[in-house]
Amino acid sequence: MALREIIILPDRQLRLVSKPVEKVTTEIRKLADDMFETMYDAPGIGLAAIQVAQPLRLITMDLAKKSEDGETRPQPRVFINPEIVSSSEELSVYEEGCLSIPEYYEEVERPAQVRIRFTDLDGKVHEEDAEGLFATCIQHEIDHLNGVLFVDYLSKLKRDRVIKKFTKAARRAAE
Ligand code: GNR
Ligand code: NI
Repeated sequence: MALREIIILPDRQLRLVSKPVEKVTTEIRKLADDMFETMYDAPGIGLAAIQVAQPLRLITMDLAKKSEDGETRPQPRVFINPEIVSSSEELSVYEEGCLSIPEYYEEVERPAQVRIRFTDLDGKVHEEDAEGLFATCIQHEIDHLNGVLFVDYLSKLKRDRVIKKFTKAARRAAE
């Protein structure tokens, strides 16, 4: 396993539309492994392949919470070529963050429940209902596959402000 670098705003790769994974090869498994290592190290609860500069429709996620014995057991999940089959009318608000927009958090409203279809690392297709944090996180990650960031849902004033802040920081870092 290896840590990969997470690309951050305003890196234009974040706006790419990622390509479907045609076959689960050794390379794809290695990418998923590296994405878990990178995601746990960050730490984050989800990661889209484009965040490590690979424009492929591949997501890693771990929403594990502390159980009754106070232990946290890893719950790594991989979603290949995920699609939203249907979304609820009901909406819910979560304060979102993004590893590609570090230390910036804002509330975003999204469908509260979604039904998703995806392929796993064995090539098996699944359909599953998501709600709560899972629904929010899978929608945030599928947005990444389409070049969409959570700041796109904010007012133009807030979005422009955060993009400007990161653009300035990148310019300073390049000097
Ligand atoms: O670690 C993350 N936390 C998070 C919190 C609320 C809503 C979405 C997320 S995903 C984010 C990691 C990330 O940037 N994934 O793309
Ligand atoms: Ni993100």
